[in-house]
Amino acid sequence: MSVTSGRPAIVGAEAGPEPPYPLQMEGKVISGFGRGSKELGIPTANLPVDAAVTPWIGDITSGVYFGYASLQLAPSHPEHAPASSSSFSVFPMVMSIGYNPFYKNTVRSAEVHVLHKFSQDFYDAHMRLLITGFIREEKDYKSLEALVEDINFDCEVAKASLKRDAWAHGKLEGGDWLTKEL
Ligand code: ADP
Ligand code: RBF
Ligand code: MG
Repeated sequence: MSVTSGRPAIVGAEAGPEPPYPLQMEGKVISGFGRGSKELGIPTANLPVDAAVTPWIGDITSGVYFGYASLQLAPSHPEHAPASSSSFSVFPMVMSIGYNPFYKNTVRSAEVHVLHKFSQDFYDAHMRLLITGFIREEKDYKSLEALVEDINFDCEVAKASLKRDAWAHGKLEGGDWLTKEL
């Protein structure tokens, strides 16, 4: 039995995100646990978990969420936005908020896998998140392969769910905040 069997391929209502979503979070990309997520093909951009900046963070269920990430990349970054547009570029994302039971972390982390292939890292970049919904609770696994299989499925769920008309970032409450200049 595969870890992903029985999982829905799409989450959230056709008509768009429902309260309390979309939720906003922002900060500078910091170093994570350095566990080589990148080698697994799932690099995660970590944000500080700070209730003074993100008031809802302490109350939300630990688990996997999806939505949009907006990145202000350095002018020297290959994927830097064209000078004529906002300095922020928006991408779909999937993220984990919690204690990563597979690794038994003692501190709560927030880490975002951006659904785009980057040719260079972006540590220290300003990142804004518009979290549009919840995918699943965080789990422990028998193997690293099972964890990776579940995360890859999360990526597909996020892509399929965000592809619907009512989920386009321009149509969401807070959608224009994503590209607003600092
Ligand atoms: P760390 O433990 O420092 O978070 P990771 O192996 O998780 O290390 O790699 C995360 C870093 O990889 C991010 O901070 C970012 O600079 C870079 N990166 C490159 N591509 C992506 C992507 N698609 N999503 C998230 N981070 C990415
Ligand atoms: N870690 C867990 O221990 N359990 C999980 O269920 C889990 N789900 C995740 C889902 C996503 C979309 C992402 C990006 C990460 C998840 N993680 C989870 C965190 C994962 O263990 C961490 O990114 C590792 O660094 C991967 O090697
Ligand atoms: Mg990381």
